[in-house]
Amino acid sequence: MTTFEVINPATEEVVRSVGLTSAEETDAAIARAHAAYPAWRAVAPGDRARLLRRFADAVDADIENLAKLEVANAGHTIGNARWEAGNVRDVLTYYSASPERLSGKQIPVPGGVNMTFHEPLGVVGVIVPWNFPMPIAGWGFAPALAAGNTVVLKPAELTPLTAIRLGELAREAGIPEDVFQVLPGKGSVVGQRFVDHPAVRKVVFTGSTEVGKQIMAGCAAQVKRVTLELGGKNANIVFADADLEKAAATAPYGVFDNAGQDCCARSLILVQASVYEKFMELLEPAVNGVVVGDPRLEMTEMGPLISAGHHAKVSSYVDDSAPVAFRGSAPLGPGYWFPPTVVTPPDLRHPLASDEIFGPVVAVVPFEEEADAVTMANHTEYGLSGSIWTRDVGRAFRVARGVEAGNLSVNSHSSVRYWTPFGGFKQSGLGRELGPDALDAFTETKNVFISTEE
Ligand code: TAP
Repeated sequence: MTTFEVINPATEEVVRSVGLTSAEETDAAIARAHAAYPAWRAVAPGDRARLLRRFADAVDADIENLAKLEVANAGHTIGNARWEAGNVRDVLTYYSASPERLSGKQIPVPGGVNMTFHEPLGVVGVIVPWNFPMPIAGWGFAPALAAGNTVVLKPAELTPLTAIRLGELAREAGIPEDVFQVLPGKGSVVGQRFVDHPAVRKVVFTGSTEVGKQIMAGCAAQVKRVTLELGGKNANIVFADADLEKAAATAPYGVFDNAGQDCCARSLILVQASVYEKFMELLEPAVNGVVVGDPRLEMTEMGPLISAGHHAKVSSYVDDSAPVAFRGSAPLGPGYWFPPTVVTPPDLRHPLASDEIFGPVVAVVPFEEEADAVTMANHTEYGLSGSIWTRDVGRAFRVARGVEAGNLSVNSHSSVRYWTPFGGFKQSGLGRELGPDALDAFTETKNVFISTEE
């Protein structure tokens, strides 16, 4: 079996070797998932709910272990990693309530009774990126299983460890082995089989817009259902009437969390010109205050980038000619470290203002009027998230309605709350995850008419 060496990005040491699933093994796993589907969808709703709650309990009991695995595998800070494992538990618990509430509609029609049913799809393939290995996996598999589907899950090649552990915990909780299978391997092999294999009825993909387009095109051949959660270049709009101290103090955490490797990172700060100088004065100490270092330490706020390759990509944006305003600090020596960096590109056409860099680099650009801020926030093909800082409630609503993005927060940088829908406009994605309606994306509506005529 071909193996892959998992590297700790904070030390560059090998953590573990993981076997890579081949195309043939993927097909065999899909066949097992397909065979397991009729029995799983027939499990009584209350029993399926109980199994998901047991899975949530098993995750809860393993939070510290899962968190430590993520620290070693992905360089996430221990605080973030605990939150991420807890998020899997919470999402499982939230969707464990669904099997018993997955009701259709009785629609008034002449001549009989009309009912709708939410039928599961069959085998669902979930493709997960390396930036949030645990939560993104859970947002796919929890509602998919709750709806009665079986799941094959492919973690990113770089970050398979927590997904493998979640697979073990599912089995410990009593979820049948073939109902939820974790298949570590390459996207071009395992992920591609999810797209091509006709028994996989839906692909849930999170990752780059480029690969997302290929997945969508591949799925089109079978009219396969697909949910895409792709990139973002998200604006943090700061108006002159905002609480500037708070806006500046929180801006670094809105973009540098997870070392900026977050599709919701607010990596473009638009500041009203009249307060631009003042904002930059407040931002500099806030950026210097971000604690970058050993992700195992409780006090650490930012860890390393995921890999040498990704470090090279992020670094290519900040060469000697880059308009750097100021930078925080990062450790030297082994590890893929990159300091929090603030840049001031001359206009929005500059790659620093328009590309998803996916690292701790934030561009700050001034704007004049409210309408300019909306136009500037909408300048890319992305439309995932964004923040609006203002004390004017009317303006907050006007701008929130004007920005073409799926997830906006006012006087906060929150994007993902499992109770609410999450997803992108434009090339940031297709469909929504999480929230009360997530099961719509994992079911087909079936309409049944029963004649009552004699
Ligand atoms: P992608 O290549 O898009 O990888 C995401 C997932 O898709 C991984 O599990 C990957 O597997 C898999 N994959 C790759 N090619 C595939 C294919 N042909 N068919 C099916 N699955 C496939 O992202 P990346 O290379 O890790 O990162 C590149 C850039 O994407 C980043 O710099 C960032 O800009 C963006 N990104 C965005 C997000 C989010 S949340 N929107 C997350 C990660 C990255 P392998 O990794 O095993 O190849």
